This record gives sequence, structure tokens and C-alpha cells, in this order.
Amino acid sequence: EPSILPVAERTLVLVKPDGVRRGLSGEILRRVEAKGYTLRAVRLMDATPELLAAHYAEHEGKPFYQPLVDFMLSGPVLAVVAEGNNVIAGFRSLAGATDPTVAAPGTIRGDLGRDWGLKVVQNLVHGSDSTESAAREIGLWFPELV
Ligand code: RTP
Ligand code: MG
Repeated sequence: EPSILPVAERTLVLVKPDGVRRGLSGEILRRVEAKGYTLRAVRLMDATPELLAAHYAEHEGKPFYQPLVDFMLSGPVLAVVAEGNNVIAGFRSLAGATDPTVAAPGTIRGDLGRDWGLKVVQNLVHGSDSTESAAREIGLWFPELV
């Protein structure tokens, strides 16, 4: 639940390979900045199987796990640390629902995503889902920051 008290937070945002491939990195960063969040780190990089195994450990064993990892290895990822009060929940609100088919218009996934009929839902962005996840994920993608 959003707090009425200011809580400075950081979150890990990933522009997934579909977003980079489609040339939407700038549009996605624009939305993060327009909302008022601060970009603290940005890096275009190739993920590795080891990094993704750690990042997606909670999904290991699920049917979409291997297609998800393969998708995340299909091209470069733009990794971002964004900062601001309640940015963890705030970015997930900007991103919209996991399935772009039902994500609300006005959100990144709702405005820019669709169902491509692929083995895993390609939904442009990742955002950490809790303070614990954010700390863990920032440590994985930006070890030099922690
Ligand atoms: P994310 O972690 O990427 O911010 O997205 P999320 O919290 O909305 O979704 P999550 O449940 O954590 O799932 C991680 C990613 O796995 C893919 N996924 N595919 N049934 C499916 O085909 C399915 N379920 C999940 C999506 O790419 C999702 O973002
Ligand atoms: Mg998630």
C-alpha cells in the first residue's frame, strides 16, 4: 500500500530485450523521468544464464521459466536503478499488469505491449516487487553500487 510518509527507495527496472529491440528504451526512460523518479544508474548489457538464474530464482520450475530465460538472453537488456519515494510500487503502477493484453491504457505495457503469440509473455519491462527484491536485484545487476 502506498504510504503517505516519504520513503526514499530504489528499484531495479529492466527494459527487456523486446523493448530494446523495438527502440522503446528512450520512451520507457522518459516515462520514468516524467513521473519524477531519478535515474541513478543505466547500463545496456547482455544478461547471462547465471545472472538470470539468480534474478528469476523464484520462478524456477514454472512452465514459463525456460522460455523466459531464453527470451531474456535474446538480446541486450537496459538495466536501470530508479530512485524516489515509493518508487517500487510506483514503477509497477507505471508498468501495468503482467499481461499486456489486459494492462490498462496509460501504462507502459498497456500502451506499448500486445500479445505476440509467443511461448512467454513479452512485456517490455521488469520492476522489483518489494524492498527485499529491489536490494537483491540491484546487487545482482549493479554489484558496484552495493
Ligand atoms: P516482472 O517480474 O518482469 O516485473 O513482471 P511481473 O512481476 O509482472 O511478473 P512475474 O510474475 O514476476 O513473472 C516474471 C515474468 O515472467 C513472464 N511470465 N510469463 N504465464 C506466462 O507466460 C508468464 N508468466 C510470467 C513475464 O515476462 C513476466 O514479466
Ligand atoms: Mg516479478
